Amino acid sequence: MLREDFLWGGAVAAHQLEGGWQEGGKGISIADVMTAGDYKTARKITDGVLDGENYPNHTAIEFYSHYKEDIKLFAEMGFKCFRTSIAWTRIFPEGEEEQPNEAGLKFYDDMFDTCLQYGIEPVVTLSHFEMPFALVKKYGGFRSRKCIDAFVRFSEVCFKRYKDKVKYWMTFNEINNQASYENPWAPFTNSGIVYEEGENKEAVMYQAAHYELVASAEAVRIGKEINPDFQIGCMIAMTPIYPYSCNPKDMMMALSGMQKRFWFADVHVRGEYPAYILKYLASRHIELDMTEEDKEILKNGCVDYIGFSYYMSFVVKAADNNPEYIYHEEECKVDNPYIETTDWGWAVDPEGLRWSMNWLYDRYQLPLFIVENGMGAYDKVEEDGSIHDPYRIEYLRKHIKAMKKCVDADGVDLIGYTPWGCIDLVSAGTGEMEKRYGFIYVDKDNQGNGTLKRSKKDSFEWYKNVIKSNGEIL
Ligand code: BGP
Repeated sequence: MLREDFLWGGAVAAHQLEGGWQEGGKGISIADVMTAGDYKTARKITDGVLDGENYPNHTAIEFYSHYKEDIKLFAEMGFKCFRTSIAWTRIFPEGEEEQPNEAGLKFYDDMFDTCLQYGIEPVVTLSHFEMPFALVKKYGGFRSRKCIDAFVRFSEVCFKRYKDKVKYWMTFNEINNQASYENPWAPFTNSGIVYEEGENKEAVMYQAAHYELVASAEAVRIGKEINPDFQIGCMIAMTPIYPYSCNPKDMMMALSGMQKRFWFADVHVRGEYPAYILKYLASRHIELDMTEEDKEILKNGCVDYIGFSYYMSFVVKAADNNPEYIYHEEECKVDNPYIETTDWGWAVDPEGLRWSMNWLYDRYQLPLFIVENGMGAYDKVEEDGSIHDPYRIEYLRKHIKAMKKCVDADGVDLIGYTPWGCIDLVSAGTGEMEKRYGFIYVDKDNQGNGTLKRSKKDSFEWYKNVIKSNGEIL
């Protein structure tokens, strides 16, 4: 049985739904300068000026002006919590001004108050791929130590302002996703970096991640001072890595992959780098700018819980020309012959969720919070306006079953479950609107046309009953 106070809800990120990209004095974030892409074309970075290009995040689904209506619908589904992020550029338009922007702070006050009126607890990510573009232009994002102070200051302002409204926080969304530093699909890494031709990307990635981890730890320390009741977590993109076969070489490759993708969580939880990463960096001749003070900060800012997203699992195969098992995601990943994929090629693997929860809990013995899970799909609106999405229900049902099994049979401590994109929004990966996750349909297409009208899909009623029965009726 799930706990009585289990936090059922839904998850989104500011830049993927708010729109209002210049309302209330908001500055420009990295999301605002990315054009739309699709499954075949990566998103491009331009200066964000409207020159006939489609910038889907500029308007997104206009949650900025529709939040009351949307939160009312979440309340109708019985949400106990709502996970969103605070757009850094609403609070500090250029990332690091002397004074925060009052209009931005006020927006989140009103939005959180609306949630609280319905008994919905806000769960807040401080940085969800929303770095101020000004900091990218000035410092190259988290290439620079300067961004540590900027992030810590932003966090402190948010903690102080919302200390009586928000209890659950997360610092950086999917901090470990930058481990796929050779991913040509991500124009910016989530630390706001655009790689330059010919540079040692791996070294750049580790350095930026280090600065982010220091920034996160310092924010955790300050947050707990502001309100000792805060629960501040990390946020990890959980993708279990299976060996292709029982060949010990495949096993070693999978182990190497797990280490390269999940060492970030070791630092967040234990406050220090694991030996395997320090040795690996030395073997690659990567010397990090890591001061004694940084090490102290890391020790004093360990997280309270592990937030994680779960969409899919990976499979890797060893190669003869890679005897040291150096993990290059693009090279060693292979398809899993036992598993079906979504229309976007993501492996659907509910057992992998149970596997992941066990792995995380065994390793860290901290409460877990599933803060993203779901399947992007095309939806069709019928003539009568109804939207039948049995595939979404099926996906979520199987994952919730696996999650419950893990709590009941394996004893994992789980705080809550917030499926991704509870209302349709802009895809982070591709910029599409038509890669939909929601229980609530939003009338808008990939070209940006549509009335923005909200409609309930079949999954809306289904999820409502899931919540009402605390996961017993699936
Ligand atoms: C995660 C991100 C989310 C979200 C989700 C789905 O990686 O934290 O922001 O977008 O993936 O991905 P996509 O939007 O590319 O379908």
